[in-house]
Amino acid sequence: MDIVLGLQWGDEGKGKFIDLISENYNITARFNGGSNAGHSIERNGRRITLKMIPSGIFMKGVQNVIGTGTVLDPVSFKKEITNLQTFDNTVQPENNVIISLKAHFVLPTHKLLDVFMEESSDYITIGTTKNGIAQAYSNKILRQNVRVGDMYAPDFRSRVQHIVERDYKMLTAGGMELPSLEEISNEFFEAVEFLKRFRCTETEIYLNNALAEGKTILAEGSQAAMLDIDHGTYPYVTSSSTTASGASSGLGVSPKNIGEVFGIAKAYCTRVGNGVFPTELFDELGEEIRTKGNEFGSNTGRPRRTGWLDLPALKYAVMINGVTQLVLTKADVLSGLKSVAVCTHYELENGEIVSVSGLLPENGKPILKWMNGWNADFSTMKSPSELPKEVIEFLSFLEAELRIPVAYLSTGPGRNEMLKLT
Ligand code: 2SA
Ligand code: MG
Repeated sequence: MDIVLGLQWGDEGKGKFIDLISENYNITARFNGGSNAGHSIERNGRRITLKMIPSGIFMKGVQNVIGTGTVLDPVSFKKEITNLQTFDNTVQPENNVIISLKAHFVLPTHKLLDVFMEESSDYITIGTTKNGIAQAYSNKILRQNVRVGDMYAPDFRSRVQHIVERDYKMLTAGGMELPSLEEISNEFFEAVEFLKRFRCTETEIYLNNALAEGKTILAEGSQAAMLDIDHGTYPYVTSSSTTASGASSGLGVSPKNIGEVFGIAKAYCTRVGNGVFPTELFDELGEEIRTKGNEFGSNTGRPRRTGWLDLPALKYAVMINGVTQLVLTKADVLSGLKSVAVCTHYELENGEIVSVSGLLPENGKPILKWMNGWNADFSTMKSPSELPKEVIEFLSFLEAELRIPVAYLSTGPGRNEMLKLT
């Protein structure tokens, strides 16, 4: 099993890379997160953003697994399937999407609670996507939630109703204006009926049997290393395990079976939501990168914060994930700049130098290394030999620092705009 992961704060271009390589695999599998993901894929010059559906959906013969470590919002999933079929009427998701019986449901009140907590001064505002992700995962950990497999149980309706009514009481007491309980419940149960058209099974067994038969799996990470619940910049993180070990536990596939770990990083950094971002650019250049790089949330449309590449954070992400190959994206966006910077380390107030970090100390001063910029038309590039020498220098610097090869370089947003370097 190979894994694709984001190494920064998301939106590194995972969807595009997975789309490119998924034809080499028999199965693509999502192991974490839910409708908070936004994996953009291009098809015939048009773009679709997938949330819950694995990115191998357009590949004929590829099975797409929604694994146990994910949280599934049936209402959002139903909309996503409808949207997918409008986008491309040749896909047959009912035949090639397989869902874990053990994946947890995102309930309608989880989304309302997410909005409530984000807006209430009693809680830290994270800057979530308001998809109820943390609420579904926390109820899972509390052992109070319902799972996909529960939808076949005779008392499923009453169990959900009980949770939803209980949450309503709390939200009403909190002063939140709420949609009608009947309306959101009906919408939820209709979507659950729709979900029953799909094959729901013990995906751990399905995946391990597939491996035993010699089939290949690509695990598709959502969000990114620095948003991991344990290893990311807590509390400004998502609520799932976004790293390589999360792929193993989220799919029920032993770490022994992990092969390549593709880590995706941008040539600069972006972040949506709150939280530490030491290399953030607040000036016109930050704005220019945002505009040129189209740095807006693919589902929520939120403007992304932009800044220089953060090497201490990237080294940390490469380390905890055991990344074997780096995929660098968006170097083309920096084209035209006279010089580009990379943060190589932090200097703390006590003089300590930090060169690998997952904490990114707020009081640490990022030390920047300036390198020659590049100016080239990436969109026409067909071979690595066409890369300007400044880009080669930049890539060589990263390889030496990270001690892994830069195996792919994206040259633009388009599906085929990718150079294989190794
Ligand atoms: P949540 O909704 O509870 O997971 O939010 C918690 C933090 O995780 C961040 N987060 C993301 N950051 C970047 N991209 C994400 N997915 C979409 C995309 C987001 C969008 O690919 O564009 O459409 O805006 C994503 N999902 C979660 C979030 O910003 C919080 O900091
Ligand atoms: Mg995204």
